[in-house]
Amino acid sequence: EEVRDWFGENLARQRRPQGVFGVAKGRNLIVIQVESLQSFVIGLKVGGREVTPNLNAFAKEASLASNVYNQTGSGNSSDAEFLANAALYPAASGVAYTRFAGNHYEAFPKTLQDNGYRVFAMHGDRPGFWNRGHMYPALGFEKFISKKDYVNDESIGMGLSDKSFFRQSLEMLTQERQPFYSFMVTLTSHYPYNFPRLMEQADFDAGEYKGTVVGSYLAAIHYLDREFGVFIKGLKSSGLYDRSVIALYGDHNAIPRWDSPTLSKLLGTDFTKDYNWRYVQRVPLMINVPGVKRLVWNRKMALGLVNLPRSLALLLGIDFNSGLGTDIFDDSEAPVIFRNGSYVAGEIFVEPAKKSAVNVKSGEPKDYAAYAGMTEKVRKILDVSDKILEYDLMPELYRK
Ligand code: GP9
Repeated sequence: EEVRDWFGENLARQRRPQGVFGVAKGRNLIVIQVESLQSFVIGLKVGGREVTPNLNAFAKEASLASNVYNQTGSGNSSDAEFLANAALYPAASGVAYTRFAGNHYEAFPKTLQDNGYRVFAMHGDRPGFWNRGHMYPALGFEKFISKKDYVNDESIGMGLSDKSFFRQSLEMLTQERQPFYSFMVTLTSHYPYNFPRLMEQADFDAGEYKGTVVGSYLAAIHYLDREFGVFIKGLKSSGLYDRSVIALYGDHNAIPRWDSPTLSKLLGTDFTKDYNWRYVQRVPLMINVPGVKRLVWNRKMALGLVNLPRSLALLLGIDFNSGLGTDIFDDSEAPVIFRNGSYVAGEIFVEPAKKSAVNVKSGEPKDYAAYAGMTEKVRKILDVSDKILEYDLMPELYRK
């Protein structure tokens, strides 16, 4: 009853923002989750060379949100997928993809399928990793094109190289019935980033950072960027680009804190300060609706991947009322919530466990007591998410 009440109130608040709803009606949706992509590489130059020239160019055509925070828990990449497809939070303990694969979901892929879309996930790792082989059908994906379905003509690190992944995936997309939702998860830019074949192919001189985790990361992201660029070119020449919405985001952080001195040197930021470290954990989110002028969304609100399904659905002219995310066009002050109960509201990072509130950009301390109401709302949202998972409540909430 408690969860049903919360959902009822939440539903009553949802709207269809003008100038957004249905601007991409009937288009395909291509969502690319990029392994370990963090915001700080976008626009960054090292030794006078852009690390991500293709992502930078894509960001100019797309709308780029730079205030998106990594919300993952112990499920890393799988948590990012869960947030972006089910709009639910990572599990309170353990990993949602393994603990709750037997649940019933009203997730975004299922909504799109109900609206006539072909929905499939593509990823160059084995289906058992993160239990995707069981979780994807539970989320409503009709098909999981995994390592065993691609021709394994080039392997790097954990599976198929991004180069081969993008090339073969493009061929498959051009054969698909439209409209489709293709959820693509890249793999090569995975920690520790220094796979020998990747380093050979990356063609990026990290200069004084060469040999460090940060240096290998820059090279790995440069490689990802190049292959992404080839993919976008292919989408354009096949005609799919103009008939699609293309969204891309980074799944989680990339650099362990023990290597933060190298990152401090690169970015000129003092990462011994916690607020700076928190702020640099942002991941980029880009949404491109080719031919439609750049989207205007709430720049003041801190965002998370939990907001993605509802936002993308609005563009396609579809209501996605499940899950716990607001949309990015919302004019509210909704905070971005982390698994441990801390959150960012606008620019203020609030940590209930430490009873602290601080401006995440400037480090200026704030009055923690002023956030008591919001802290309680955050606690409630995580509690609702946990109850949905623990008691498999979606069928109860959405029984027709
Ligand atoms: C594994 C890949 C990486 O298939 O998605 O997962 P991660 O280790 O980053 O959670």
